[in-house]
Amino acid sequence: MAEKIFKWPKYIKKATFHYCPGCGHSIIHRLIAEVLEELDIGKLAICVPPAGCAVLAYHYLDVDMGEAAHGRAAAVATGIKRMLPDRIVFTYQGDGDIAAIGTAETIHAANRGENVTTIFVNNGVYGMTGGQMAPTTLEGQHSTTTPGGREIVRDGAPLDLSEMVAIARGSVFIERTAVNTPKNIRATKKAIAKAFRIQMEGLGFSLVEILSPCPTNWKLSPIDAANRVTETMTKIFPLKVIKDGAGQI
Ligand SMILES: Cc1ncc(C[n+]2csc(CCOP(=O)(O)OP(=O)(O)O)c2C)c(N)n1
Ligand code: SF4
Repeated sequence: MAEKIFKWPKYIKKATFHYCPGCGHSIIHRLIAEVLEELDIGKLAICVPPAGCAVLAYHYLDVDMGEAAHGRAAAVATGIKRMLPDRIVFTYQGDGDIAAIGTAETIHAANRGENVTTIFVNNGVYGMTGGQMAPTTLEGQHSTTTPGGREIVRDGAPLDLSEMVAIARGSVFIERTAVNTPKNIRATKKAIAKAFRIQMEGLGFSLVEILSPCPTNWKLSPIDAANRVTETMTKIFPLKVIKDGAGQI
C-alpha cells in the first residue's frame, strides 16, 4: 500500500495564504502547525501574532489567538500564560516587531523566565510596510530608508537580538535556523518542537530565530532570495544553538 507522505496539517485552515511567492512565512506557519499536531498541543495553543506581514496569521493557523500591538507580543503572552498556565502560549514576530519596537518587552520577558515560546522571523526588513531598514538589515543592504545601503557609522550595526536574549538569565533555549533549503527547514522544525517541549516541561523562555526570505522587498526572485540567506545572511547571523540550558551565558 502506498505511504501517505504529504497531507494538509490539522492546524492550518482551508485558506489561501496572502504571502508573496518564496516568502518564508508560509513555510514557518506550516512547520508550527505540524509541530502542534505531532506534539498534540494544538488545542492548548494560543498564538500572539504580530503587526507585520504575519498579522493575518489568525486566518491560517487554526488555534486560539490573542493579537498584540506592534512589538508587545511578549508582554501579552506573559499575561495570557500567567492567567492560563496550562495553555501553550507562543508569539510570532518579525524582526521589526521584536528587535526594534518590541526589544524591551522581549528582553524582560526572557529575563523573567516567562514560560512562553517566541518564533522570531528575521527577514532583515520591515516587510509589511514596504521594505524599510530593520535592526537586522545587513551592512550595505539597500532598503527604502537606506537607499544607498546601510552604513554602520550612520545606521548602527545589525542587531543580534537572539544573543541579547540569551544573556538574559531566564531564557533557556535559543536557536537560529533558516527556511531556505530542505535541510534548514527540517532543522527549523526540530528547533520549534524543542522550544515547545521546553514550555511543556515548564522550564522557561524559549526562542527560535528563523532566517526567512523576503523576495519582494529584497527585489530578488524566490530562488535568488533563498540563496541570499545562505550566501549573505548566515555570515552575519550564523545558524546555531545559541543557548541550551538555564542561567547566564
Ligand atoms: C505602533 C506601531 N508602529 C508602527 C506600525 C506600522 N508597522 C506595521 S508592520 C511594521 C513592520 C513590520 O516589520 P517586521 O516586524 O519585520 O515584519 P515583516 O512584515 O517583515 O514580517 C510596522 C512598522 C504599527 N502597526 N504600529
Ligand atoms: S513582503 Fe516579504 S515578508 Fe511580506 S509577504 Fe511578501 S515576501 Fe513575505
